[in-house]
Amino acid sequence: MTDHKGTPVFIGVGSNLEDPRAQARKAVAALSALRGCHILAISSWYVSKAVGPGSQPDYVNGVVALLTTLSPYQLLDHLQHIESHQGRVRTVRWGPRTLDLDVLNYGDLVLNDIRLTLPHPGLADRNFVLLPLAEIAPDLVLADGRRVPDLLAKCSFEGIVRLPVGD
Ligand code: A4P
Ligand code: MG
Repeated sequence: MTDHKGTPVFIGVGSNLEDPRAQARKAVAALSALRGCHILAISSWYVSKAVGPGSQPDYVNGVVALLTTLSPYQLLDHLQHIESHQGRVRTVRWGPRTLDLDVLNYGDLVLNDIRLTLPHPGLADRNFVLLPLAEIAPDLVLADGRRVPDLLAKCSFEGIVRLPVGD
């Protein structure tokens, strides 16, 4: 087995346009091809109603765990490049998108600047992030000290469906 080094990072993957499941699969392939990143785990995929304005198609969400030697900003650059490559056009905040890649947690780094907020601010309120995160990291303590099992215990499971493995 190769001994990979780096910071443990969790990436949230979301899509609600142009075959979301295929977009998600493609995003994982792009993440696995990144230099300086080594994928450790991929969650199941979950379908949920869109949180956000207007009527939007349902989302497919999942979480990828990886080790990275990239800085958080380098990683964000790569994620935004993958989003653009998969046809993401930024219009309205929380609007529909072919692909959204969020850095959920980056090692023990807590950050709040113009480009990056870490851990991701929406994490605790979102079952579509917490469920897949807890699936691959059930005992995770976030950089700010919050524990994933505690957040999960406060989270509603309503309206979210886990897709069968391989779907
Ligand atoms: N940014 C700051 N911190 C981070 C971080 N930790 N990871 C900055 C990634 N980016 C971060 O993001 C806007 C800016 O946030 C970036 O330029 C980056 O510098 P964006 O992806 O362009 O915009 P956005 O995604 O529309 O805004 P935001 O606030 O990131 O939205 P969310 O929180 O990602 O929510 N409903 C369901 N069911 N499933 C979903 O996945 N997603 C959203 C988007 C809304 N409703 C949803 C879902
Ligand atoms: Mg985003």
